[in-house]
Amino acid sequence: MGSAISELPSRPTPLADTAETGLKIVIVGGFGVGKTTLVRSVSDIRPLNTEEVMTEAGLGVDETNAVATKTTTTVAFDFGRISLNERMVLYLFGAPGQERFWFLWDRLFSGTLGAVVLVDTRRMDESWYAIDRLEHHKMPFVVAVNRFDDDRSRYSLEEVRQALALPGHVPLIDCDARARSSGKDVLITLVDHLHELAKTREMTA
Ligand SMILES: Nc1nc2c(ncn2[C@@H]2O[C@H](COP(=O)(O)OP(=O)(O)O)[C@@H](O)[C@H]2O)c(=O)[nH]1
Ligand SMILES: [Mg+2]
Repeated sequence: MGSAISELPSRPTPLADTAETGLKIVIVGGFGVGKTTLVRSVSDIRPLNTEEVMTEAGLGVDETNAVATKTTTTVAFDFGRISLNERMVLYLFGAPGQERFWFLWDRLFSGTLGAVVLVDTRRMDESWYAIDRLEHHKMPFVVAVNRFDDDRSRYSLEEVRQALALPGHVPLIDCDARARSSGKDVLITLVDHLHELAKTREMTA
């Protein structure tokens, strides 16, 4: 499965008319953790997003202290698409991170097969809400640590697993949301995880 994805062309492509299966995936996580960046770097199409320059109205509302260089914010969601193979397509939805948009999340989860939780280890506590909502919806997910260059904390994956109280069966990986290959690896991990869960369900059915 992984090899099929890594052979994908890196340039924008039209959707093949052989495409039959579309899987909806959501990307969640705190504000400024790299959700928009991830959708942009992996999408085969020019991602649709509603990124807007933060206005003065957002000052004091959007917490930008920890993300000083961030000058745009996703006001609704990001949308991208990646073809896994000729028949299977992933539709990616990046959820808006700020608390005042959380009410959108539950609706965004409708029809979703699985999720990616992006984590910034400098602000681990902001991952709680995403994990809590996913567990509430019984939505399968993987956790990807987006390593920022200026992150001096260097928590190991094991330390992140403990800090977030992630059960052993939840896949946890490192990523660089800016790199297409790294972003694709995250999606492959999620699809593999969904396959494993489906197999387990078949065996116990
Ligand atoms: N150094 C570094 N910067 C990143 C990385 N991922 C995202 N960024 C930057 O961090 C900022 C926030 O990313 P964004 O994707 O908008 O976050 P979102 O709020 O989760 O959608 C942007 O300026 C990105 O360019 C990363 O892996 N490393
Ligand atoms: Mg965003």
